[in-house]
Amino acid sequence: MLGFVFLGAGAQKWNPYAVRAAVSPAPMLPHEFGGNGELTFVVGNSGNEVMKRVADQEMTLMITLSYGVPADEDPLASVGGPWAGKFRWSYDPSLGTYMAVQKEDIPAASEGLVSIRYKVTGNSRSSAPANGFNVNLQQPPYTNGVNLTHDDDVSAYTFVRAYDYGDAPASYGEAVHEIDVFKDPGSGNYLNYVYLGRSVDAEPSGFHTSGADGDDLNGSDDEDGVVFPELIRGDTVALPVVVTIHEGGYGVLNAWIDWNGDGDFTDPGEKIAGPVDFFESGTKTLTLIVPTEAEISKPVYARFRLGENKGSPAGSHEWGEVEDYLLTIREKETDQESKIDPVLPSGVPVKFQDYDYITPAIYAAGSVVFKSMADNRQEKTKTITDKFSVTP
Ligand SMILES: [Ca+2]
Ligand SMILES: [Ca+2]
Ligand SMILES: [Ca+2]
Ligand SMILES: [Ca+2]
Repeated sequence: MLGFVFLGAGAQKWNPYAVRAAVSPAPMLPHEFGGNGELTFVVGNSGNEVMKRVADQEMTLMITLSYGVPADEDPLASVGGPWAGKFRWSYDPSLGTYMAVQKEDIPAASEGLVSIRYKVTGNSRSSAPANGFNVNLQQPPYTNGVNLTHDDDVSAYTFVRAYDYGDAPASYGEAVHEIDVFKDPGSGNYLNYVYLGRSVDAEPSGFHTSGADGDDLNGSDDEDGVVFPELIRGDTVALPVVVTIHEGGYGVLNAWIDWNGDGDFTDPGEKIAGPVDFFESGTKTLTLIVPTEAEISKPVYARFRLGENKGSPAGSHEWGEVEDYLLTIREKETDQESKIDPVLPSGVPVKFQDYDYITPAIYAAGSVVFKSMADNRQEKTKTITDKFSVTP
């Protein structure tokens, strides 16, 4: 049971009121990310007499939505809560206003909740919250219409906010970008709505995952700015990075790869790019030299950040996006080592140390007889639990 509003000196026969307006969640996601939520308020009568519904003298509520519209296609479907049924509802889309006309008696000393599902259509900043609503109650004329208690008008507003987080393991530090979707009031253009690839989505917190795919798998896959070529030790590769810059915004790219696989981006050579300025959408191709000592026994992580001109792999930016990737680096093909592979066809030359052999027809772990590739085709027994190399 919700609390009541008690009158001061001298109880009234009737005192309708609208109080405790609230917006949830607060803040909401921006319009660009499908921001929506719920508006609630409490309406009641703290008087000691039932507030009868009298024709042409009904109590009314005028509810004005700000920076948003009803979430449902049918605006009346967005209205709910235990006390919604005490009113007859209509919605004027040109004004963004609901009108609710009393259609039942309102008992003495009673109140109830009304809710409206709300969809963001405009973005307001934390410095000037405007996503929400105002409720204005008009008393029935027979109650004298005197507002003694100043509880007939109530509002609640929040703002919008969205963040993009890195999703590599936590040892790499929390990288977070506010996704700035605010527009210049004069030009109507976005200020710094910029991101890697062709999309960015918002998440409530960082999803640190061993696959660096927590953000990829949450919502839409917005990890789309970089497509890696095969990374071979010692190779120089071209790495195209795609960015989107709306209107006059800009972003600075910095990137790291944890070449030695020790869980950080701080070792020499691990900053692979940046600062690279982007003033318009497009692709810039980075040149990357894969170190000959790069870790190959396990995957390594990469982090790309487009945002402010800050050179740190961790920390927060006021705009942009971060994308984390899991990469596999390989040894050069020519001396690539293979484990014993039971599906390797027979007759393939294999090499143990300095001796070349023809693989046997049947494989098994342990000692296996190989035929020498030398003229005498001498059979040799080799233990093949070790690695061996396949000659080109
Ligand atoms: Ca992206
Ligand atoms: Ca994201
Ligand atoms: Ca490292
Ligand atoms: Ca990722």
